[in-house]
Amino acid sequence: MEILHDFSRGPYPARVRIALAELGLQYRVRFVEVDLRTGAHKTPAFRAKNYSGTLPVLELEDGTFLAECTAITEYLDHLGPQPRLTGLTARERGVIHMMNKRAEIEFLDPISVYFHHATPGLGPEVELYQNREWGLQMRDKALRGAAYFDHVLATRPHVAGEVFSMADITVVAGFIFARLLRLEIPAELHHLHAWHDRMRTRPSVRGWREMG
Ligand code: GTS
Repeated sequence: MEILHDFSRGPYPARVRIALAELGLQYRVRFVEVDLRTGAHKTPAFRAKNYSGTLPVLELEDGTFLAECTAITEYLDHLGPQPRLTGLTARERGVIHMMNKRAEIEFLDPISVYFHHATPGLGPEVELYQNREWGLQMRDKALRGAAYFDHVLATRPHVAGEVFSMADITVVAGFIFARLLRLEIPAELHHLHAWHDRMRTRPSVRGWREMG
């Protein structure tokens, strides 16, 4: 059985939880909670599993440690007969990866930087360096990213085109993080909110907290 080193409330771990549910692969994984609030992810023992000191990490049966949500999703998506989250054709794969990376760079990651730098974050024991101004800049970047995705979703049903993909999951994770921080995504971004309302009807998105 594979082990998911996980933080059950976390927006990034939610990406893998949603992917697992979409693919029906929860049964493969044992969830092991790592408490971010105590800095358990910054210890040498944990960094030996993931140099970056972040969650989630999937530990394979052969002892390989897979970090990075995108990499873990790729792995999971290729366990079955046909990928369902990362594209089939060369074009689909290219577009999905582009939009997924954009969702990270323009929306999810800046919300995370805002959390760590311009809010108490994980607390003084873990947040050894904070730069509030940088955090606020990143909050504004995330809101510009939200406006970009609103524009994208004005003309297509999903972030990377016609079909649901890991790029949708990454933007959903941005909403999860924003909600945790009470960071409001402007109501006038109608296309983005309509898309998010649709995403919330998916069992994988509704149920990610209950997994594990
Ligand atoms: N690029 C990484 C990925 O995609 O997996 C980022 C992972 C990440 O930032 N995970 C968060 C973390 O470990 C987990 S959570 O905030 O979503 O719960 N943060 C702790 C830290 O100290 O950065």
